[in-house]
Amino acid sequence: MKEEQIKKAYELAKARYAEFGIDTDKAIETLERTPISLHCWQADDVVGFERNEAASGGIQTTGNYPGKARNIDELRQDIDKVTSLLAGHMRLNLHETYGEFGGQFVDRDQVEVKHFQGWMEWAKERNMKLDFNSTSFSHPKSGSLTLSNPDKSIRDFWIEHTKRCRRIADAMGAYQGDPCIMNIWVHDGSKDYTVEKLRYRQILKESLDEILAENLPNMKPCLEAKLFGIGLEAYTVGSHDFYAGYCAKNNVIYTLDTGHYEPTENVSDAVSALLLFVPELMLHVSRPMHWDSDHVTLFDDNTRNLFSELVRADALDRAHIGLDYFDASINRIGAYIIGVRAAQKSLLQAFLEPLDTLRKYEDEGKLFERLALLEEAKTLPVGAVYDYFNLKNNV
Ligand code: RNT
Ligand code: ZN
Repeated sequence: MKEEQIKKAYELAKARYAEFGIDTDKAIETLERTPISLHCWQADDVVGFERNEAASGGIQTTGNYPGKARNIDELRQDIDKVTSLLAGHMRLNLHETYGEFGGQFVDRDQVEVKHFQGWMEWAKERNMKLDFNSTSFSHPKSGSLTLSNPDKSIRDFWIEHTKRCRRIADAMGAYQGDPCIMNIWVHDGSKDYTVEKLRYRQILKESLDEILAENLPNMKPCLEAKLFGIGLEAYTVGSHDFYAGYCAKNNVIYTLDTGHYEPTENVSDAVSALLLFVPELMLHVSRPMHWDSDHVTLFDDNTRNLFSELVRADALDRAHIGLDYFDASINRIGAYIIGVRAAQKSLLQAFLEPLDTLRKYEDEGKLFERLALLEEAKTLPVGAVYDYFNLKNNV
């Protein structure tokens, strides 16, 4: 489309939204300021630079489209390419297995800040902030239990790993002058019916208590719950209830991954419930297909409802937005672009919702009017506003 047409369409859209009392320029500014954390692992199918093996431990990538990043330089080139095609503000979310190990084998309980020094400098040159993740999958000691393992030697290995990751995240946060958000997800669970469910949850709780005891002011830990993992279908130690309880009690950020729910469950409903009891949310915006399949995020009801709930709760500043999917069957750069654009469009539509009027109708019991306006709002010209947002930012 020609620039002139995009501008013309924007002017019409702006006038249309103004009829509902909505300021599109302001919505665009808010979108420009809202960071989205790019998950480094879409570029190479969650392989990383530690042992060059396919991901295992509850998760799996499928597809063999050519062009997977094979080393740190290729991954960095991919991220540069991705950001060059996107408007708005991106962060980069690294897993521990993406360190710069310099051709050496560095085991998970040996990792240090120096393995991420290069990343910190690279990101700073681009004015990008880093987020971080401990990595307890894809390792000979992963098994089906890590932090909840009754075997002390295995448990201690993963506790040491996760403590070290927290210190790395803290160094990243100090270096970038902005807290590094560090996610902890462990796949711990079992394939079949488990009798001592309480026991493993008790151990996980104790491991987390130990890991989180150190005061590290430049990082924020968050804990990710899950429904089940591949090969771990019957029992997940870190279930939603487990982490909702843990995070509420210990004032820790809860990570809500949109793939980690029953297919018929309304994930967005968790937003307002959790926000009353946990300090902040980390969002892993994903797309489940029948199960936690980690398909590319789309502008669909799930994503739109998630961001609407966040905006309706006036909690944008209490959420960290990240993507989490890994599709190896299509162009991987394209997969990033589709996912980020989908998240941005969903955010934008949430910013453009005629919320004041909807609230008023609800308050006054005007339920037909509420439903009618919700329905009308779906087809207001959000696409024209999004095109203009990109044009304005030269992408
Ligand atoms: C797995 C979790 C987790 C991972 C990444 C790679 O189900 O969603 O967030 O996808 O850590
Ligand atoms: Zn996730």
